Amino acid sequence: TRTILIGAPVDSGQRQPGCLMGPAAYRVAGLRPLLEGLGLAVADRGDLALPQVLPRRHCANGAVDQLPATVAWTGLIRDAVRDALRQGGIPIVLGGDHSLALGSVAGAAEDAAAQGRPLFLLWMDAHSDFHTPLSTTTGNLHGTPVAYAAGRPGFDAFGPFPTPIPAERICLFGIRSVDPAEHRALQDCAIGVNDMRVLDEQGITAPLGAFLDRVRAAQGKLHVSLDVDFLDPSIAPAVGTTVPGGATFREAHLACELIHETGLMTSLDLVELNPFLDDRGRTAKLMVDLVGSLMGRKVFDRPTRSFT
Ligand code: DIR
Ligand code: MN
Ligand code: MN
Ligand code: MN
Repeated sequence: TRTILIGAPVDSGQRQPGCLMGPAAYRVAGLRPLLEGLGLAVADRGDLALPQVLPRRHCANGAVDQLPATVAWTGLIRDAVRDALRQGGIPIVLGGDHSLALGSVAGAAEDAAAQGRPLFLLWMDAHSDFHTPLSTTTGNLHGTPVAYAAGRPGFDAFGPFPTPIPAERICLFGIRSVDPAEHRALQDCAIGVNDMRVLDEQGITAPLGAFLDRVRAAQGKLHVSLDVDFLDPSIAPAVGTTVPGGATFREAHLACELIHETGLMTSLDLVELNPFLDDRGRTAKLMVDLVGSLMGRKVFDRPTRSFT
């Protein structure tokens, strides 16, 4: 396997400065040597950069912040992820705030459509990110990529999502902060919602395994989007939107090892790391450590498995 690192220093999707330092922090924390130590070939494409002139874009919701920059990032990241997949690599997008997933999931969707395979989306996050540009009240577009991928209306400025992902192929995992408009929209659709209550009652393996089994049964491709705030703030302080009650170190590693054992993950986002808020790099190091588990590091090998 070849992993392709794509730096995406995006911070237009929210208002706390610092996410633009994320790609550098992952490199300093040793992502490349970690992957090479697992026997993987690594190509680092460096960081994407916005053009000097941004597209003019208007949104009916005046609250929306930095729409032109986010639209421009979306196109750049979509193309970079699609090209990496077309070259047969596993793209790992080093964010950058979660608005980068407007592009990364679109790129994965273009690739999956070209190959005639269904795309599944695993969203590991404290938040559901199911706003549209019309429903957001904060105006922070990092709260919108799941809605774009699902084909909800209101994204005219971005152009249509390539092949919208059917709700049954989207799994929200670890969520514990859902705004009222998102709540209403999620209740009207078939997106799998594994909130923290589900994980408290059923653990990690059963709900995650049920989703992964469906990906395998459909011979699907799997995009994983890992938001730092999926993790509990006590172990991952470097994020602008901490929410108490997140995944523990052990839960997060278990989830990542299970994903690896299925061999299904075809693309990955690491998002919302704000190194300016970190405590001696511990959050960056933990995220890199989790990539290790996602890409095959473990104490003892276990066979590929089904869960149900
Ligand atoms: C919140 C924040 N729901 C918003 N979303 C975040 O601004 O719409 N997602 N932080 O990860
Ligand atoms: Mn900002
Ligand atoms: Mn998010
Ligand atoms: Mn989040």
